[in-house]
Amino acid sequence: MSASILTARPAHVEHYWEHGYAIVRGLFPRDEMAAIQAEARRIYQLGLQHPATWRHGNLLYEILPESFAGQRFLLQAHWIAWVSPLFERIRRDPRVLAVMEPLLGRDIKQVAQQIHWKPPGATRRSGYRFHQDLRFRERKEAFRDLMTAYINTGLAIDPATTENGCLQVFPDSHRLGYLGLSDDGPIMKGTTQADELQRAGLQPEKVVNLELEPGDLALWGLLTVHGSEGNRSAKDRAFLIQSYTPAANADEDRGEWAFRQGASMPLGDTPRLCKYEQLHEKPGPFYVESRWYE
Ligand SMILES: O=C(O)CCC(=O)C(=O)O
Ligand SMILES: [Fe+2]
Repeated sequence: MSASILTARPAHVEHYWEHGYAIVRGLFPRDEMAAIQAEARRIYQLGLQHPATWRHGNLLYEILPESFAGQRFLLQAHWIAWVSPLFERIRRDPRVLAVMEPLLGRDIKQVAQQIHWKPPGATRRSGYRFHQDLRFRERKEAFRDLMTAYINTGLAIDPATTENGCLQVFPDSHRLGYLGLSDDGPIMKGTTQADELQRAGLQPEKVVNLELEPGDLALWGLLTVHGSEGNRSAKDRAFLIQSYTPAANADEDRGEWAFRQGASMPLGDTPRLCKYEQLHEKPGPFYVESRWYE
């Protein structure tokens, strides 16, 4: 009997529980990805109009300015659903539910939506030191059943390769507890040294590069050790990260509904509290005073 329950579980669910991450290949077909790529390029140009990092509600454009790199780059855009009907639909696409439902159920809120670019030329600030995303969660005690409390998904918009800084994971690292990697500073500055990994009980040579084609979706959990290197190629790496939590796990006023009893839920009129904790006191728009990159 237990065998039949096991075989009924989709492969990505098995892999996620076993190794702390999974890949679903070809979730979005090529023709759709062409439209998504074009929309990502439009948003890149939209964000690039700002001379510095700019926020309006949950919408954020993270700029690496000319003063640092000699040229202006957009590194991230958050909650682009507010400026893009296409990304508003992708965040609650039925194919996303099909992947998430066996892990999170049918009542799901979204707590992050962000594209991460790695423009060639921004190499020194387009890597992400190894970390566990639990680092970013304020109330760690709210995530008791960590594997199914919160799941990150990464949709490859551009091909993700070892050369352009694809996501890297440590398989099985979700079993090691919280390790405190990169807790000493910004994750996009510097690189993780091998001895830091070894001290945390990780063998650097065990890292897996998640090379992805456009339309492939990667999943990882709050404790899965992951990071990525700066882009060493001439091709950008646009990667759409969307994070989901069971609605029962989120406070009433927190997170944007994605699926309610399995039904796809459009955004409401006003943004809800997600990662940006000062949403209500300081909705913006404003330029963000931070020079983390220097
Ligand atoms: O974009 C990447 O390669 C990794 C980003 C990441 O891990 C994060 O934002 O928490
Ligand atoms: Fe992360």
